Amino acid sequence: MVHWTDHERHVIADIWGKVNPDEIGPQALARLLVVYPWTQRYFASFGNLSNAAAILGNPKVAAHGKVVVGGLDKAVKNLDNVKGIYTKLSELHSETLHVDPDNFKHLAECLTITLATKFGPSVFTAEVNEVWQKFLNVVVAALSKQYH
Ligand code: HNI
Repeated sequence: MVHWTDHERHVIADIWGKVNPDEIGPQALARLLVVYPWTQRYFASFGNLSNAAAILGNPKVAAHGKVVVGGLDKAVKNLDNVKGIYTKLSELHSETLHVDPDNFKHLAECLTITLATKFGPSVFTAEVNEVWQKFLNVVVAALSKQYH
């Protein structure tokens, strides 16, 4: 089981308290779809994803970005049981959506870049980055857990 120090818990709660998923989510998901274009195949029903401007202006991408990043709130609030709270979500991505789990890492990276861009080096310091990376690694592992 992952061990969290009080300091790590504090850093995660603090940075998450500054995140507005409705703002960060659309940007992070749009970045994923631009930087890793093969991820577009999972969103065939979302309409025009033909270039970066179309992706950034696509309301379905924005709406889904809010859902995905909003979904991280559960993990932040249940740091000691991330695998447990994501069991069903992992099953959904594996068995129903057939999302290649490598893409979870790509989304985690896009989310980190979005946060670093938004907050800058005075807030999103290397130390915050380190703890945030640990958090995302735990999320990615939990979402990948039900794949076999
Ligand atoms: Ni993901 C649906 C959370 C990564 C493709 N996804 C969801 C839902 C949540 C969610 C919450 C809504 C579930 C429901 O309706 O019950 N997704 C997350 C999280 C991550 C993630 C927390 C990683 C941090 N999802 C990804 C990735 C892809 C992805 C990397 C594809 C590249 N997700 C989907 C698709 C759906 C989805 C596709 C269904 C969309 C729809 O509405 O049809």
